[in-house]
Amino acid sequence: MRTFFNAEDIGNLDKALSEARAIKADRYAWKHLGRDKTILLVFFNNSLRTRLSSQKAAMNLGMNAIVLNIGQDSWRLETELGVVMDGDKSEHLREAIPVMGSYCDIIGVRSFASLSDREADYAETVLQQFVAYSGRPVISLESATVHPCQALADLITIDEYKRKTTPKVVLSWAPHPKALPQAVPNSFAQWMVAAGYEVVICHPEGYELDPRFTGGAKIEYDQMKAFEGADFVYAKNWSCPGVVCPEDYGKILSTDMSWTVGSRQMAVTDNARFMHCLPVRRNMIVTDEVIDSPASLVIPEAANREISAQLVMKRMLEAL
Ligand code: SN0
Repeated sequence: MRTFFNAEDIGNLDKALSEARAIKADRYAWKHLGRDKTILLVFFNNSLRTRLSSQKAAMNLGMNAIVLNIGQDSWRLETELGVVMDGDKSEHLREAIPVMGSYCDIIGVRSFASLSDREADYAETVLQQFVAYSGRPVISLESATVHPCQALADLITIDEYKRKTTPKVVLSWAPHPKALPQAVPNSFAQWMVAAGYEVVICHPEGYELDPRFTGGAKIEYDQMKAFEGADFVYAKNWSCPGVVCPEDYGKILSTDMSWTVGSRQMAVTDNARFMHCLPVRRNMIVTDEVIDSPASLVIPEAANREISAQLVMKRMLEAL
């Protein structure tokens, strides 16, 4: 595996799930694979779960991990091509990436969407430069449009807790004070459809996600209707994807607090489990009552980030 961006990169999902179970049963069984190998984890944005779970997964595989926080530990990097570098950015990605590639065997990159230039974000311009110039396999640790390590951890979690072969999985928009990327909902929709689950996505008008990620899912504007009979509820905020109105890309279109997931919505589900990628804004996205209830899976879901990261790194090490 040379890139890990989309569900198709991992191949058969049932096979991936049984591999995840094997890793979880004995996560140190592949310690020989990473011997004398190094992964570089490059962060353009903040992280808690991604950096800890990626470092832990690398250690489980006997691999060295170097973490680089761009702009804090390193020079500030220019990411746009063709610009006169007379500002505060000292080095260009064009040089920095091949240099980074020369010190490692695998690269993971966190680089959030700008939310100002839809075309550049949806072309994954930063991530694609790592593919083009690093000479190394590249993992998206949440890039402009996808968060595959999270979606794979979500898939593993649902597989562990599902009571039916084809559960009803509802992805619900919820309010947030900041404009957030669409990477998490894009990947969640893509992976859940790929798994063959019944996928319903609900949000206020204008929040339609890019159909290239949601193809096969049902779109619903009535949250209560969407939640009826749900087995899993996945809450997440995202800003306007600009699918219907390109000029609204990255904007907050609604602050409607009736979308906060609470016991009113959970009551119409089929005893659904609650999920969120974290970090979560309590009483914006979800009420204390729901996130503190036994229905909440947010902690086991986060714990599975170690397993998803390890699965991806294991596949890449095996293919080196
Ligand atoms: C990111 C997002 O894509 O929504 C990372 C999620 C894994 N979330 C945030 O940036 C939340 C920041 C905040 O202040 O709540």
